[in-house]
Amino acid sequence: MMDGSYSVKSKGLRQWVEDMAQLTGAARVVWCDGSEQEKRDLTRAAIAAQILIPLNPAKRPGCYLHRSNPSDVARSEHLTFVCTPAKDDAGPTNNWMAPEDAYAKLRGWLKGSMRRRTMYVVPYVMGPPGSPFAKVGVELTDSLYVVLNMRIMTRMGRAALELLSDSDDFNRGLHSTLDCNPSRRLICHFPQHNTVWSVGSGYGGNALLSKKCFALRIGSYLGRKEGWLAEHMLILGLESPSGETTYVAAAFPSACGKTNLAMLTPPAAFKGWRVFTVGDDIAWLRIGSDGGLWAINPEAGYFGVAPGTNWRSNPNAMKTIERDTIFTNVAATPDGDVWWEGMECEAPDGTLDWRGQPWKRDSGEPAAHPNSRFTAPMSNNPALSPRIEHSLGVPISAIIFGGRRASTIPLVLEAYDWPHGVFFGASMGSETTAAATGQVGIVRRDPMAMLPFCGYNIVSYFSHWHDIGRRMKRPPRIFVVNWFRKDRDGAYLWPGYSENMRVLKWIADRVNGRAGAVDTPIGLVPREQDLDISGLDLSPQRLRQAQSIDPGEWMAELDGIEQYFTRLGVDSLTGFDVQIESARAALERGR
Ligand code: OXD
Ligand code: MN
Repeated sequence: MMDGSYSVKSKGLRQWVEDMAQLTGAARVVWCDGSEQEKRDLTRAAIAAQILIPLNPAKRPGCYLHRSNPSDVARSEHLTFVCTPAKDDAGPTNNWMAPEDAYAKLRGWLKGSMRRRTMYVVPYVMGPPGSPFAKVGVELTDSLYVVLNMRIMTRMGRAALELLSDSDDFNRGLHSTLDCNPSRRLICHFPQHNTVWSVGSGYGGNALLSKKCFALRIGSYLGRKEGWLAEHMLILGLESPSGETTYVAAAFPSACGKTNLAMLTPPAAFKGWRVFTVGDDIAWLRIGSDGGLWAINPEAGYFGVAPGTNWRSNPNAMKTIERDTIFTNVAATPDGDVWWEGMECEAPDGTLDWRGQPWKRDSGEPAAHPNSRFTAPMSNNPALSPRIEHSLGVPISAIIFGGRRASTIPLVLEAYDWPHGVFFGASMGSETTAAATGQVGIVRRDPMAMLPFCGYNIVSYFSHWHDIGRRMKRPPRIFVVNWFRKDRDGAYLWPGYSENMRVLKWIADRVNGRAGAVDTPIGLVPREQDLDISGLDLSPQRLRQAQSIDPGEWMAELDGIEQYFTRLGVDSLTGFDVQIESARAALERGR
């Protein structure tokens, strides 16, 4: 911890911290330096304040449990605003408030909000420092939980101030927990000012301002202005037995298995194949000097969904969270360990639920909150990519769009070209999950899995994707996947998890010119002989069902997509109307 701002060269930063300290009336201002000593001190303070509960060090060294306010367990999309001078700049998918109104309202709430609290100054870098992708942010927060999570999720501390030097170009994030009351909760983004003000919530996606707020909402706005993309995508490297690595970026809505796919362990039949994790949630993508698309993961840790994580679904995540991890809203076992639904073992007697109450097995209530999380450093991940600190990132050969769909969408589908792939991305749908407050299990359209995260007008965002495509000499190929298709009895048709490797292999083989495909009215799909299903216990009939394209379902799907685009005000410049018409014509012809 630094005891003052004496070593801070940026006048703009010093002035802003002073202004915000005055507004909030902070009792104390502490500049974080990211050191080990500081981590120990802050952790001790968090334990004393009962913000963190130490877990059994013999079972989970360096691990802690945090229980949030029960009304503050997911992203609050209805309270998240993009505050641009014109409403149209925020577009049809964002809540909008005029910047002066938002500042005025929040100033009222923030005035004196830290009178009895410490304001922590948390400088951080997104991306490897020294990379052309790297950007600096500073979060001011009165939450120790936020500071300790930011320390895991970003490159936090002195390195950021060194990179910033005397510049004023940094993301200004102000966060105050207030009393965690949903009626005084707002997450407001001011893209024109590179600023985020978040009040009334301590939940990760609302309060760790580096993540959804800066890296995605403000990031996407900056990407539009500066000619790059900020996306809700994992990045993985797929290494073949001959040592060739193919990098893939994949967009899925929240809680659809991005972390599992990014850390995949290939099945036994895939000897010599390896998956390396570059990122599990966010990708920043730029056109490289070779005319291809290059990506970095701007984060340094994982904020993953705990339920369902086990030694079968994600052994690398299980190893990652063995130490130095903060667990939020999971259940606690009497021996000082953690538990959640889908852990593949029974919860022991005496388990406490996520609220800290004795859990009754027959209560019908889950022990862990469905959106309970782990925050773990990426350096713990045994599958971490060796290129993680590379300043140019990794070259992306394929982009995948995926969703959680019980019907219609086949296991895998390849777009004909970039514009066709952009159409697929823009028309993505998925069933809602517990990652956001609201009803679970309803299909909602979620363009590029960015519906809650695109920081400007989504129609301009589609045009930006087209522009990026036009500017590339060697664009990645675009694919659609659906691991979640069900049969008539509601059983999943595809086993998922590590078996998704089989689909990844086909994708890698396609981009490397080694695998066949057959045309359908909707796009290219693997023939039976193209998917490697050696050692997989799946009948050809179920695989055909998982892969089938039903003309009736697709006609209805295209109608739904068309209605959605009309609601968004999508214009013909996107070419989406032509894509819909040619798909309809192909379905009618039965191509
Ligand atoms: C996340 C989310 O936490 O998408 O990554 O909600
Ligand atoms: Mn996410």
